[in-house]
Amino acid sequence: MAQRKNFMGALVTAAVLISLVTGCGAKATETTATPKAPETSKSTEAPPAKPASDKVVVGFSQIGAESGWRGAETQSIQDTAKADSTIELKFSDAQQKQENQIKAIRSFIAQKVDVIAMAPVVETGWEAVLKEAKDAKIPVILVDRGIDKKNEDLYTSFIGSDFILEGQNAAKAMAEHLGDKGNIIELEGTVGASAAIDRKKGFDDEMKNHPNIKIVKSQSGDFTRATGKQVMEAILKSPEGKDIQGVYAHNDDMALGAIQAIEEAGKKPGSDIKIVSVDGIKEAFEAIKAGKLNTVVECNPLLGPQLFQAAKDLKAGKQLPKWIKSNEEVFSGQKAIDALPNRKY
Ligand code: GZL
Repeated sequence: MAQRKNFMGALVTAAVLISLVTGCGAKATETTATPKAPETSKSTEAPPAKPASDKVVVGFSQIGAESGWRGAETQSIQDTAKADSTIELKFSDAQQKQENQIKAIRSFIAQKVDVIAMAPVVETGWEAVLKEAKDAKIPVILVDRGIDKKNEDLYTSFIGSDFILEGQNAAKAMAEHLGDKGNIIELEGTVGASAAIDRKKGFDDEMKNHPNIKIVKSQSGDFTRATGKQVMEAILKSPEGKDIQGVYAHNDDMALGAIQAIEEAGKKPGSDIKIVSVDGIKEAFEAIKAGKLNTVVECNPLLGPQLFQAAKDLKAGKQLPKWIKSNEEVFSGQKAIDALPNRKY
């Protein structure tokens, strides 16, 4: 009987103690603390582990905000996380600097997130930090850009497009617009980025079937509108720029910059000089409707739903495919004009 009284007394004491702590303005936290069992004797067990969060905690390292496409991808990831109470997103913007992405990944490791996701700005230089993530047993998902093939064992899955196919489709469209002959300029994406490397490779592969089309100059515009315009202005003033019939831009932002440069040089983009680009942002569709751009090869940035589904699957112990591929289309002419009202980015 006495033992029962002691036990009840301890319970009451514990309950009073807990109400005092939370009653002193301690900020209510989302996860409920597990009240400690009343101590009737010195416990020899280890203290209870931090209660596992019922949320899937994802650390995402974003490249930056260099293009309309990138902004749409960030919006998709943030909106999807905001709408899903089972997801906690830790988001970092690297302002296009690889060292900032590496710092962010190290911070996610220190915070013991469930999954690390990243859009790697370039393909190389990730081995050390991804090994640290692997040693910490935190799976890594690549989003929209890849890394060096030799490090395939350092990430679980790549969610993104087939850039080689995008380049091949761009080349086929260019050949059609040029009547299979002419000189073209290539505006490449960020040097070392998988999207730039593979869009170039796909384009060059297909151009082998069109020997009367020559790439007279190929230069990086770093995926931005401003640099795309600057590079195009300089080329138009150079000897190579005197006789060009087409521009292939690795993304819409550089194509829209090139269109401005071509107009300022007194030429008609879309007719004097045919333009083919990749991404499919709304402004590119509007440029097609205005007759200033000829074909856009779609590259889907709305990857938020796929990313967080993959993170949940990983936390639930499911296997993921090594490549979760985006399906995309090619738009020109009336097909692009008809699609414009329904474009989501
Ligand atoms: C493609 C993505 C590229 C876009 C650009 O997946 O990495 O980066 O094509 C963006 O607009 O800057």
